[in-house]
Amino acid sequence: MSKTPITVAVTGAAGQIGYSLLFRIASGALFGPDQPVNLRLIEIEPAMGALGGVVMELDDCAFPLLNSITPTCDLDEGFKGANWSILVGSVPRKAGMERKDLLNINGKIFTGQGKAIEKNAAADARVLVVGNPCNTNCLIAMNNAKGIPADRWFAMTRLDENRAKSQLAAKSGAHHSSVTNLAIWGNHSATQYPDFYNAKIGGVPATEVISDHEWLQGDFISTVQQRGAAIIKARGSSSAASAANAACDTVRSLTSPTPAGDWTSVAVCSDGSYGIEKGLMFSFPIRTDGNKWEIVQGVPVNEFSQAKIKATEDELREERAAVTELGLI
Ligand code: NAX
Repeated sequence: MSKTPITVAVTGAAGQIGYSLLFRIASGALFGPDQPVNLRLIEIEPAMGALGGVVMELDDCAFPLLNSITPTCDLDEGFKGANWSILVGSVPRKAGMERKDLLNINGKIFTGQGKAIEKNAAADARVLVVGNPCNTNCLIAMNNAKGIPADRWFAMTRLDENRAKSQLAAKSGAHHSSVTNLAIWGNHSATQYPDFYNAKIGGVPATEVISDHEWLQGDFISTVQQRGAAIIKARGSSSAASAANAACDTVRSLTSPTPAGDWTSVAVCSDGSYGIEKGLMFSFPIRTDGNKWEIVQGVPVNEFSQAKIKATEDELREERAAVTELGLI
């Protein structure tokens, strides 16, 4: 191994998504086939036994790029020297639980993790939050780690982008790889807006390729918004492999140049672009040169899109008000 290993901390490492994600990271899916990695795997105490089994399996893969594995339930140890922290672990919403209860339970997790990342992570620390409600969990962690610049914090909406691309491909008969410029705006929730107006299929506006605009404005949006629920219904558990894949896609897209003319989706700290309230973790169309990312400016937003974007922004404002009231930020 010639290159210095990149250290990746993953919380919720013994969970479903972890079980898919860790093997992808260790095999080079994030940083390429010549980049060694250290894995720091963070779990809560009751899951340490299961995590031990995952570590045995990682050992048994004998991944050439896997330099070290550190399983731990100690946050200081877990985030030590982390270049990337992927925060997957969180408590799922249970029947009868209000959204505010969930924000409160998970909020406490993310205040502690934000502080531990600030104290222990590498100078170039970057953080991707996957655990739900991911936008607001990320907002909490970021606000509890003020020493880390706001442009290093991300919440995952790439799974929604990938889902939207696959729906447009299926409807048009094109391959999903020909669908570009698909932005998810806002929250990773049922209010998210998959922006088909600016999407292209084979370089042609999706609204020209797909003449059924009623479908685009209706079933397309709701299918993407409700895809997670449909998978739970069919599989009996929430999406895991596709979520892990989207996490890999997100990190890769943030660390390599965006193809010319295209963009990708991830929630970042709003700078006020498109009139979105500053400081909210909001998914925008993003472009990067592989080092520095930017919100793509000048993407047309028509009246239909504006109403959808406003609805998802309102939801994020409400979530922020709730966690502010709870004293989490
Ligand atoms: P699992 O319940 O299988 O695994 C979660 C793991 O997190 C468990 O092993 C648990 O012990 C651990 N954990 C809980 N609290 C922790 C803490 N304080 N520190 C470290 N670990 C902790 O859930 P899984 O299916 O892996 O999903 C994880 C999260 O991803 C959920 O919040 C889920 O809602 C969210 N998702 C987010 C998606 C997105 O697109 N942003 C899509 C997939 C997924 O729904």
